[in-house]
Amino acid sequence: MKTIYLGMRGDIIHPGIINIIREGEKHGNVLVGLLTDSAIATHKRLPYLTYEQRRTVIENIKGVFQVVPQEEWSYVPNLLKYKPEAIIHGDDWKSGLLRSERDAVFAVMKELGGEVIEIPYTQGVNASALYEAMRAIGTTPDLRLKTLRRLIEIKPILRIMEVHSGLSGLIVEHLEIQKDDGLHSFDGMWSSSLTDSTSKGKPDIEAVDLTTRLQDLTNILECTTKPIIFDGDTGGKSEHFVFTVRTLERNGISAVIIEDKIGLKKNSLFGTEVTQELCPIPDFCEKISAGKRAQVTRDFMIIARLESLIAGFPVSDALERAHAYVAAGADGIMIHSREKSGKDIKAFCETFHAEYTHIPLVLVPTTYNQFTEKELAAWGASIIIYANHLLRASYPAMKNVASAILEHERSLETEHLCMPLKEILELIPGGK
Ligand code: SPV
Ligand code: MG
Repeated sequence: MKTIYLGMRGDIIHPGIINIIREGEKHGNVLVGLLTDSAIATHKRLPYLTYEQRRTVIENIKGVFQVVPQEEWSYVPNLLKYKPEAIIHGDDWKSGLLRSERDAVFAVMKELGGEVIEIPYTQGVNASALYEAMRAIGTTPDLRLKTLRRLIEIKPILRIMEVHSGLSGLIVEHLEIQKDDGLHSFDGMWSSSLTDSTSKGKPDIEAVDLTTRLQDLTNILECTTKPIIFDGDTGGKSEHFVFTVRTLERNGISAVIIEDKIGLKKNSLFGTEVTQELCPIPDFCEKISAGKRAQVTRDFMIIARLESLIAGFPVSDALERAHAYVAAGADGIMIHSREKSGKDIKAFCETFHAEYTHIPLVLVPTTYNQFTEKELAAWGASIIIYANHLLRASYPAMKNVASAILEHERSLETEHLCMPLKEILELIPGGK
C-alpha cells in the first residue's frame, strides 16, 4: 500500500476533513501529519483542543491509518522524513498564504519521485470560517484563563498590548499582519492601571478602585477572547489581595502582576524626584503566598514585579528579591526600569534566566524601546508588554481633529482623519 500524507490542524472536524480522508484512502494508507500547537501558533490562532485531544479524535476517524506530529508549519520536513508516495491537499492553496508552501511541496515530491494530489476544496465550510464563527460566539472564563499558560509553553515570546476600552480591545483581538515568518498578531492584553486611570482623567495613584477597574474590564471581556494580564498595582494588603485574586479568576483573567512598592504608589515611569519605598522582602513574599493559597484554578498566575531599578537600587537587589519571590510561589517575574540604555535590564535578565529558565520573565520596554522582541527574547524574556501605546496614540489623534474643527469652524477638513462610519458598522456588528 502507498502512503498518502495529509497535514492538518484537526481542531474542528467538518465535512471537508472527512472528504479529504475519503479521497486519500482511495490512493493508499492515510498518514496524518497533525500540526503541533507551536507549529500552528506561528501562523494561526491557538487551537481549542490540545495536541493530545486532537490526536485522540483524528486517530479514531475511519480511514486514518496513522497520526504523526508535524512540528513545523511547513509540510516539507515531514515529507522528507516519512517519504510518502503522495501528499493530498485541497486546491485552495493555489492562491493566498499557502501558495509558496505549495511550490515547496511540489519541489520536494518531485525529488522523492512522489505525487501531489489536489482535490477541489469543500466550499462553504472550512476551519478558518468556523474559527471566526466561534470567535464571534465568544469564550468562557475558564478557556480564556488557561490560554496564557498554553501560549507561554509553546511560543518563544508573547506580545501583549495595552487595552483600556472595548474598542482598543477589538483592535488587539483582530489585528493581524502577514510577515515572511508567519502571521503576526497580539497574544493577549494588558489591563494597565496607567491607561485605565488616564482614560478617566485621573492620576495613576490607585485612585481608581478595583470595582471600577473591573467594570471597564467587563466591556473588554465582552468583545474579546484573548488572555488578559491584569495590572494589580501593589495588590493592596494581603487580606485584600486574596479577594482580588479570586475575583480576577472568576472573570477569566489569566494573571495578575503586583509590584513591590509601599506608600503612595506613583507610576514608575514618572519623576526621579519621588523616591519610592520598597516593600520589605518578607512582607511581599507573604502577599504572594497568600495569593497563591487563595487561587482556585491551577492555571492562574501571580507575577511579581520588581521595582528595585526604578527606586535606584542595584541589579543585585532585584536579583535577591526575585529569588525570594520565586521561592514564595511567584509564577513569573516582571522587572521594570526607566533606563534608556537597557543595560540594567539586560544584566538582570541574563543572570536571572540562566538560573530560572522555566520562570517566565516579563519586560515592559517603554523607555528602552529600541530593542526588538527578538533581542529581548535573547536576553531571556518571554513576555513583552506594550503598556500604554494605544491610549497614548488616541490622545493626539483626537486632539488633532478637535483643533481642526476649531480652526475651520466645520468638520469637512477632518473627515479623512476619522474612521468612516461604515467601518464602525463593520467592526461592531449588530448596529445596522
Ligand atoms: C501600567 O501600565 O500601569 C504599568 C506599567 O504599571 S508602567 O506604567 O510602565 O509602570
Ligand atoms: Mg500600573
